[in-house]
Amino acid sequence: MTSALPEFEDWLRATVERTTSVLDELLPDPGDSDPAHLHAAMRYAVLGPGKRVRAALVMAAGEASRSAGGPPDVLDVALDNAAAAVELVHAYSLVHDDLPCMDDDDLRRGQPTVHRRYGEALAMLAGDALQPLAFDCLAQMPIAPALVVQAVQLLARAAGSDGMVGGQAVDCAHAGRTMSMAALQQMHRMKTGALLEASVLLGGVVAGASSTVRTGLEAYALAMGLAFQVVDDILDVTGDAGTLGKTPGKDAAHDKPTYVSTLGLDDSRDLLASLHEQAKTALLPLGPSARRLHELSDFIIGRSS
Ligand code: GRG
Repeated sequence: MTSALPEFEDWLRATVERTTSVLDELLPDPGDSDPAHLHAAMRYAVLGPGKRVRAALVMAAGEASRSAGGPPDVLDVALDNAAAAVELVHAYSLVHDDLPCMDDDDLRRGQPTVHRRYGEALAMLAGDALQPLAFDCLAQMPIAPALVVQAVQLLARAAGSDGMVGGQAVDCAHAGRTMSMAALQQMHRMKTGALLEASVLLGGVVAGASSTVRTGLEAYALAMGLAFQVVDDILDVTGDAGTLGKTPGKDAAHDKPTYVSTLGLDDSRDLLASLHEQAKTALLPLGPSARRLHELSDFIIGRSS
């Protein structure tokens, strides 16, 4: 089912470049629009060397759904917009997460965090401004208005208090406290998983996925959303700043409950293998059109940064 890696790498590189160029076009240019310093901070936050995993999930899910019967035209533009929108929300979350009132981090994507470079107030405002830009981007998708509304609702719910921001609030409240495995899983499903899940589902919605495909995408997205965080927790213990592009060991330094602190390293790796298996099984009914989703699961599980 999975293809040889070089071909996947070419696809991923092209997807990253494509999304980065859509974002570059979309973000206001500080050279000809005020407030220039805010626009410069927004561009710095978004255009740094992120992996663009969420954009790739949108594209791969779109590909799986399109060949399963979705509308063929204008889809590329709509998927570009959906991919850019999730990356804007993701970038805002990283900017805010790095602020002194949250993780107080100096390094992100291998460069100084936005507040280190532009100051705390501007970093907060840059994150704030990225959120409405994301929804504006979805609103411009050239697809049926009912699908646009579904997409907006999907992203809003994933990013809000039932999703990413809610998960972050639970995380902040648990520094220095232990958590049951069930509570930890729920927190991570909200904090990290919700946006990754939304990325997969957005690709499906935009490309008009059938209900069989949607069911497969939902199960895949749930497993991969959790798996992403397990990898992150393992890398926080085993990775180095040069490879990660961010400061390792922050979870332990902030006394945060993680998969590794709750389960230990070996059991965290076993959990990861089981989530990977679940994700792959979920894709079986989708057949060959889900090839990129399979490959992305291998990439996300095997990542070192
Ligand atoms: C502050 C509103 C708010 C939310 C913060 C997602 C999040 C919630 C915080 C990010 C902190 C963090 C490191 C979470 C672990 C998983 C994660 C989101 C890692 C970063 O995502 P990558 O690896 O980053 O996809 P790149 O830079 O490649 O885009």
